[in-house]
Amino acid sequence: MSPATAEPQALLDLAVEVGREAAALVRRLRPEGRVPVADTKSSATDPVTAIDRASEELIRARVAAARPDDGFLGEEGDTLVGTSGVEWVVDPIDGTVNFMYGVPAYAVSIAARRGDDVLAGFVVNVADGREWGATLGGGAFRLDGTPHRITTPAPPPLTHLLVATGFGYDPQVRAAQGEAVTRLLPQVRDVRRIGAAALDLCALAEGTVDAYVEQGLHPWDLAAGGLVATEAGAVLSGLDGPPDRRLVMGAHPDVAPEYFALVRACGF
Ligand code: LIP
Repeated sequence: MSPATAEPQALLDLAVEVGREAAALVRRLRPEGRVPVADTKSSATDPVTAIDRASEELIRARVAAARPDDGFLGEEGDTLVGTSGVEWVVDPIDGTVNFMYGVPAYAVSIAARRGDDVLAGFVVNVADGREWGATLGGGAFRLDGTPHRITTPAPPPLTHLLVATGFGYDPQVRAAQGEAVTRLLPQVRDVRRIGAAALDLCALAEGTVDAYVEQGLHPWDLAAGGLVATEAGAVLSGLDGPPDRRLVMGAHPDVAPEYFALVRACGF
């Protein structure tokens, strides 16, 4: 591939190749039982393990070798400003707490974007091998097993939505999120806190949940899974415009206006 290429399918192909290699590394390095914490980040409960770092180092090296002019924004390392206009947005292990404890929902998440447009995204659940990929304008796909296109199924009524959500690491932010969820819970079927935003967004894409809401997401939590969700037909929104750090909510278009109004009314 020419380093200057920004063709979404070519970017997805690289994301898949590198993501699979990183997932294999994470699987191989994970010890039995509890994984030790190497450090903490934004708060005492925001962990990083040596394996998060090893996964990101591998992804950085592979992307730099294939596309030396691209930028790189990863959860665990310094931001690299590129010259090609394409930037890779990477979470080397999304769901680090699940990974530490052995809860089987943690993912490698790799996206390539140009400006605000995410062009390609790949998410692999390291624990069970499920894979999702999408290109801008090209649809969303399950890529494990026999690859097939996915579309967000028609939703139930508002009161029957199964809503995925998550909580940030900052105790004060968490307290506010808890209050908003308390208001939401009696008005929907139930909530799920799976523990990996990229997997929540892929679940929205293929209908293993009906809706999603979370505050405080970083670009690497959102980029790849967000493209999978929107290319499958879900609508994503922020508080008063596109999704951002303040709020990400998503649902099938048939229920999105009502659901987004409910989320706002709950104080997210
Ligand atoms: C985590 C998310 C999780 C969210 C956390 C955190 P990490 O990412 O995917 O769902 O609620 O705030 O951002 O830290 O495991 O890569």
